[in-house]
Amino acid sequence: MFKSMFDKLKKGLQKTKKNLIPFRGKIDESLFEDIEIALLKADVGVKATEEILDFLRKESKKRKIKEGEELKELLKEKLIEILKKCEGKLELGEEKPAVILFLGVNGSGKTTTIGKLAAQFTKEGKSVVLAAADTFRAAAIDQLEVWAERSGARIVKHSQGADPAAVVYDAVNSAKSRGDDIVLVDTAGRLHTKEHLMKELQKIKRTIQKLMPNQPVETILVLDGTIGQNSINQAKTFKEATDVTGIVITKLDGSAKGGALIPICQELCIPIKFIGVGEDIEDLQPFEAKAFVEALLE
Ligand SMILES: Nc1nc2c(ncn2[C@@H]2O[C@H](COP(=O)(O)OP(=O)(O)O)[C@@H](O)[C@H]2O)c(=O)[nH]1
Ligand SMILES: [Mg+2]
Repeated sequence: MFKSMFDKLKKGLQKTKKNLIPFRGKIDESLFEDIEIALLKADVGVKATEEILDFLRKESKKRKIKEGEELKELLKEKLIEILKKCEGKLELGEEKPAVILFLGVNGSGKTTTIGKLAAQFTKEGKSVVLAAADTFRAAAIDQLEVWAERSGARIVKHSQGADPAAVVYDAVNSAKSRGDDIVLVDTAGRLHTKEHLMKELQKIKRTIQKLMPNQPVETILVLDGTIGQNSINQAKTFKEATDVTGIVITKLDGSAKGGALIPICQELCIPIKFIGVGEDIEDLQPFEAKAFVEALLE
């Protein structure tokens, strides 16, 4: 990871970091207790915190560790081991266009994440199409349009209230005929009933699959990092409605609960593909366990 990106990550994780600084002096029982409280405050969750504390107690004995600073290195080692299993990269398939569908409740950060990703892709020289399939509010279409302009992506939109699947059809179909690289699909994420959500998402997916039968549909659930572990239940509803292939956790810069990445990924068994640590385009970063832990505990 480039230094500037790492600095942004560090800055973005500051609030969570504040919860994780009890490593002064020699190791004694009270230090273990402080670490336990710190992990719980960072929203690592009871189960993972127990696993981590168990490891720290056993390993520090085994390795005859005496100093708090050394214990911190041990914690890093364990957190990296756990979070490595949560890493995941985008799967864009072999054909053009790749299609990425974004799900999540209102306000979780879908449109912003799409905008940031679009800017990163166009910077790499890829041609990007944004599908305005959140047709529920006119403002949602306008917001995506702003991102299209800012990122140099093309937008495909219908009017407010239109069938989201029809927007997706037009977007993917036109991207296919023009040879565009990537279609990013913004959705409304209304949750009034699970059946409704399921129907809408399945219709969108069927539409994509009809046009691109051999392509995987990368389906990304966007979760608001400021609510920590509370997003798990929300995520379960989406997971029951459709296959989710990846998670993005946004707004970690505004959250002291960055440790929730651990229970989120462990309970949902879905890889984390990106994290959002601020408002800038570069603040959407691929999730890398090592960089994340170094930034938290440096
Ligand atoms: N600080 C911060 N704000 C974010 C981040 N991602 C999204 N936001 C903000 O969260 C709010 C809701 O985002 P939006 O993309 O409209 O959510 P949507 O309803 O899911 O499309 C906006 O004000 C965004 O600027 C992030 O990583 N950090
Ligand atoms: Mg939106």
